[in-house]
Amino acid sequence: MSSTTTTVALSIEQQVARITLNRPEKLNAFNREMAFALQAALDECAQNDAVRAVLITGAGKGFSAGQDLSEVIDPQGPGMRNILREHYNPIVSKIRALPKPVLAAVNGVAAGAGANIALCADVVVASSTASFVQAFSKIGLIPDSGGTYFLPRLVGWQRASALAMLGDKIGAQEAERMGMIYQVIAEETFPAKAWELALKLAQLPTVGLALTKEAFSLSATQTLEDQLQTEDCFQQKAALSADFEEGVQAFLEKRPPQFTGK
Ligand code: T3D
Repeated sequence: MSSTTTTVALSIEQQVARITLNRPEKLNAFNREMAFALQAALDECAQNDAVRAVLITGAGKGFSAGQDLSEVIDPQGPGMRNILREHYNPIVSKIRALPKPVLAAVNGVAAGAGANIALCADVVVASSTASFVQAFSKIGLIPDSGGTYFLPRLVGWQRASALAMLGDKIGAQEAERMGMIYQVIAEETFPAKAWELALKLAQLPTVGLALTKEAFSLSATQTLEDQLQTEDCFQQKAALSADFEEGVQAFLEKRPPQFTGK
């Protein structure tokens, strides 16, 4: 299955939904249409049982340059006040609420909201030629799209603060070294390796991964005692899944498991 708006392409193959941000001439900067199209694609991924993993990437040489700055000064545009509320906050919330793993495959520069949308994914990999910029301070804004939440948690307060204030562009290797992303992949093999990783995620026990994702999200605000209770409750749910039974059976029979995502 595939659907393409002019700004976002969605295709579903082998239980992986590939979402491609598609304004390459603008380094996939977000205009209003692209923000809504990404929200719609994420809704489709959430509702479609044929999807067990989501890969988000960019067309052309960039991942996303964040907000299309020509739109913010357009008097016909959405206006500053509404941009976060209508465009980016729903995107981040939908990625975090999606009960399936989301892989951000950062193929090139990721700036502003583009960087932070990538960083809220469950697994973030980047091409060796990719880079990350908290571009906000250069135009008098603050990090948004979850940047003030995810960045300090990923790289620590001090680095997050320096990256946000100085707005330095850092390469993929540096991002990996800081723990901002999971892995750098050589440019030549990037699309194939990112796809392999998405396929792997789609073949894992989906219920368990969804519960893992939710437990990690809850850990950001819960006490240890609450978190232990969450683990107890979620583990009981995971243990009721068909994939738990299959995982144990396959281990005992010394064969690879065939998870169905149920
Ligand atoms: O109300 C609100 O706005 C709140 C929402 C905030 C969310 C945000 O994301 S704020 C941050 C917005 N993004 C930026 O400030 C990034 C601006 N872009 C850059 O700093 C650089 O372009 C990059 C570091 C991303 C990449 O640099 P480079 O040298 O690889 O490419 P370039 O030559 O600068 O850009 C290529 C083209 O894309 C160029 O167009 P041209 O000259 O070839 O016709 C450039 O203008 C265009 N482009 C890049 N970023 C944007 C953009 N056009 C519109 N908006 C952009 N954000």
